Amino acid sequence: MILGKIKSPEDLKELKFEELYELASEMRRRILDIASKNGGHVAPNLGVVELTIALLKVFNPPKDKIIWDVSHQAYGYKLLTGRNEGFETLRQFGGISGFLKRDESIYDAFGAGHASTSLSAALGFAMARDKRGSEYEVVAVIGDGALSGGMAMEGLNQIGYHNNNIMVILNDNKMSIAENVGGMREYLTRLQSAEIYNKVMEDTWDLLGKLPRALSKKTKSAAKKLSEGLKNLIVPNILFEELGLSYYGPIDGHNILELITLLTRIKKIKGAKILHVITEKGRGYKPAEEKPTLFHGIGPFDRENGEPIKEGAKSYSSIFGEAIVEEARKNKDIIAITAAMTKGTGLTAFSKEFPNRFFDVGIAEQHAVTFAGGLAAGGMRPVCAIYSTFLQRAFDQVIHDIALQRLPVIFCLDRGGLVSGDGATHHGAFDLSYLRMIPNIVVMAPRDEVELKRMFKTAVLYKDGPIAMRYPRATIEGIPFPRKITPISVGKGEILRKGGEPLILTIGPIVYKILRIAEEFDDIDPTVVDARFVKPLDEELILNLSKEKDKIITVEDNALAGGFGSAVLELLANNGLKKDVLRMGVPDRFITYGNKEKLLQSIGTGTDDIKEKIRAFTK
Ligand SMILES: Cc1ncc(C[n+]2csc(CCOP(=O)(O)OP(=O)(O)O)c2C)c(N)n1
Repeated sequence: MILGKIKSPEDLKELKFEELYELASEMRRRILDIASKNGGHVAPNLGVVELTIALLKVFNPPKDKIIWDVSHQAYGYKLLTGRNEGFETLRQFGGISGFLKRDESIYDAFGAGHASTSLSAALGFAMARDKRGSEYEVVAVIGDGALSGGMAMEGLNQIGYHNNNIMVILNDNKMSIAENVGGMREYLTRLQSAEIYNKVMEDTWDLLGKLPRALSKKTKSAAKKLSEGLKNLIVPNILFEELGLSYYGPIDGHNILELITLLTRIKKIKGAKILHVITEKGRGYKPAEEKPTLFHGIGPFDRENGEPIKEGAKSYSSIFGEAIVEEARKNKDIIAITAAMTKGTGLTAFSKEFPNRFFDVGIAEQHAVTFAGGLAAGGMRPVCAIYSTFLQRAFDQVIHDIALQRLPVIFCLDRGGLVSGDGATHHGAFDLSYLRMIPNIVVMAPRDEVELKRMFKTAVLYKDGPIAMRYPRATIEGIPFPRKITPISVGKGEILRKGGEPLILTIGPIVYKILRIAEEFDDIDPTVVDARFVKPLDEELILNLSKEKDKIITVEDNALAGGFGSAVLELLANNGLKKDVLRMGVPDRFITYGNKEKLLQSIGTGTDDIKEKIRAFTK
């Protein structure tokens, strides 16, 4: 075992080339062993094993800063930077994170989870280094998918302009989660296929590489000009060079020797540069090579045959996928937009049935929202299906481009509430708060699959402005569908259990948990309300019930700060009702990773905690 002996990247420096390939195999085995049990980002990690080894051979973190975009592909990096031991706890409560975290390791220069941040962060590091007169290398590793994000473009724009010493590694596997899309993608493919160019690049490399050190400045600059002239001859326009970065590659990202040689050489070149590395997503594990999208992020699976260990029941995402297809068959104006999350948001069936009404815009949530705004202004019924956590990116677009103009865009937010596995970067803990503060918007949350379809129909019929629906990553309740799906009244909640004290106001599928708990008491007889809407609140219902009761409890799968419970408190205060109110939800801190029930317990909202709190508060 070579991997077992690597306690820090220093140990890697001693290894011979042959051992590096053996190490790569061991790393793949370790990643598969653990991810098949715990779930995780399998295909992205298998694709960068050689690149990771080469980077750690050539660079010296923690002094040098290696910044991984998204950082979902950094399992190998973790294995080689002191976290092989304990890797079994990957993505588990109290264990090793599935992403880089500054407080997990000194080797994690910059934390991430959302895409396209690495270039801006790298420029920040390089600028800080140069301003403070420090000496270290700055490397950003960004995938072709992440390069489709607006922030990456903004970063590139500045990196080339300032020309600090930065190395950008473009990890190009042609895939985002699914196949990557867009003009930049097509451009990268053209670059990859420019074989003559590659050849010339190699020759130029040889030429430049062999130039004696002492050569005059003039000769060096002539050689550089020659190289640039040749590039321009064969590939008319190297976009990165136009932006001020020197472009190298494309090279084979699985050839450790070639990677090390090139990285060592390019490292010496001053200024901003980009190395285009071609990798295969899922490399070395057949099921992942064949189904890179499935293996991008996957739950536990059978290591032998690559079959996912099925969760069984359908998810809210899949019900949304059905709802949008059913409505789109009746309404030709419905357009679906996803920011690189077709499968995750349940839009696969829609994309197949209505390819001309489906847009995957890349990892570009801001663009997705404003694009939807234009579509709505142009008379279409756009549906933006975006994970709750990723819509955070487009907060201003929701306000400025949509709500301010009362444009009827439908927002369908998957992964609302805490999610298992990924942690703080991925919880949908803020949407009820960040949406309900915006004027003109309707915000609702279905308690089950039937309500989801009814709410979606409501959204399609609603023309007065934007309307958002959020639902969790969870399996559905198993409620039978009525023959006809009917819309609901905007702003109307529902009493689900008529009882006495306390009055429990809640929203989303958590209402079923509360109903079950309510039935378990012998001596307490709660009234349970599904508010359905966070905005507008069903003021009449809540005020009327609140007047009769002394004790009010709110429960939500959202931040307590500014969320549903806050909305209730504001309503009571605005109407001069002084009541005893207990709010349960996500406290004012970032919540770690782990299985959802564990996470809920950790914030005092596990099933038993809720029961105890209701009892203590009511007595
Ligand atoms: C802002 C944001 N939107 C969506 C995602 C979900 N997401 C995670 S990885 C990924 C694809 C990344 O593709 P690429 O950068 O090419 O890396 P690869 O997995 O192919 O190595 C997406 C869309 C995200 N992390 N952040």
